[in-house]
Amino acid sequence: MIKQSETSIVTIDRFIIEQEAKFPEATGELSGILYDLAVAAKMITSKVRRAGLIDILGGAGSSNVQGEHQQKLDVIANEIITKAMDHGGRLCAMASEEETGIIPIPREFKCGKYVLLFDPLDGSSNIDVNVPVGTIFSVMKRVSEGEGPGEMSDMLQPGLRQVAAGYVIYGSSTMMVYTTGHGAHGFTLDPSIGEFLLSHPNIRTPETGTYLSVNDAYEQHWSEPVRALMRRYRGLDLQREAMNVRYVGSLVADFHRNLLGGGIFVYPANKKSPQGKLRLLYECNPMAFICEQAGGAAIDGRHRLLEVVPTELHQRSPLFIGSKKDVEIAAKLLSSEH
Ligand code: P6P
Repeated sequence: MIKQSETSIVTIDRFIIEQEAKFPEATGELSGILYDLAVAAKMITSKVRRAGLIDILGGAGSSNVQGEHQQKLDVIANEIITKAMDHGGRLCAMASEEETGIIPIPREFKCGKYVLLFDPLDGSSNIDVNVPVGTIFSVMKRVSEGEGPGEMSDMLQPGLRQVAAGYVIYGSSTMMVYTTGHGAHGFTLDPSIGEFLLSHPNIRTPETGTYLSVNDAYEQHWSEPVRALMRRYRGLDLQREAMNVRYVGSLVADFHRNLLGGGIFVYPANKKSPQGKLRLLYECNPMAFICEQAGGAAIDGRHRLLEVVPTELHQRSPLFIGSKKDVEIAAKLLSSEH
C-alpha cells in the first residue's frame, strides 16, 4: 500500500498504478478499465452539476427496459460510459440497467478479457430535486471461450467472481469508491484541477451501525420476520438501542453514508416486489463487494449475497447490507422465514 502522510496528494491514476505494481502478473488491462471509468465519472459529473441549468431535467419521453420513465441524464450517462469503455480493448461485452441485452463491443474494436456491468445513473428520479445520485459498476473476467465478443454466460456469474467494483456518488462533492479485492478506497474529485484525489484510503465500516435505511411505506407488504427485524433495529423490542433512520431513496447516497458512518441499508422482498427492487448484478453485487472489503456484510435474507448464482441479467434481489453485526441480526431473525 502507498505510504502516505495525511497531507500526501495521491491521484486515482497514481493509486491505480501503485496497486498494479504489487502484482507482477498484472497486464494493466484492469487498470485501464478503472482509468477510463474515472474519466467517465468526471464527464457525468459535469452533466449532473449543470443539470438544472441547461434544461436537461425531466423525462426524455422514452422509458428504459425496466419500464421506468427515463430521465435525460440516464440516457446521457449511459452513452458516456458506453463510449468511454467500448474501444479500450479490455472488454468483450458490457451490460447496463438502461439496455435490454448485452452491449456488444463495436466490430472495429478489439475484445478484451473483462466484462463491465453498470447502472449509469442510479436514483435518477432524484435528479430534479437535487438529491445525490450515483453510478455503480462491476467488473468480472470472461468465462466464455475464445477472444471474440462476450456472451451472457460472462455476465451471469456470482458476485464472488468480481475482480473490481465501485460507485461514484454525485453529492455535495463527487467521490469515486472502488475495490479490486485489496481494500475499499475513496477518491474525492477536486474540480479545480479535474483530478480524483485519495481522500478515504482503506475504508473500514463500523461493526455496529448508527443508521437504519429502509422505506417503511412497504411495512404492510413485508413478512412478519422482516417486521420483527425492523422492530429490533428500532429498539422497539428493547433488545438494542434504536438506530437513527436515514433514507434518501438513492442507493448510492444511503449506502455511502452507512459505509462511512456505520449502518444498514435494507430493501426486503415484499408482496409488491417478491424479489425485492434492486438489481443483483449491477447494484447489489458491487455494493456487497465493497462492503465486505470494508469489513461489512451483505445478504439477500438467506444467503451471502456474493454467492448468489444469477439466472437473468436484470434480476432483482432483496438486500440487507452494511455493518457486520447489524447484518448478522438480519440473518438470525430471517432464518425463521426459510
Ligand atoms: P423506493 C432508486 O430508484 C432506487 O433504485 C435506489 O437507488 C433506491 O435505493 C431505491 O430505488 C428506492 O426505492 O421504493 O424506496 O423508492
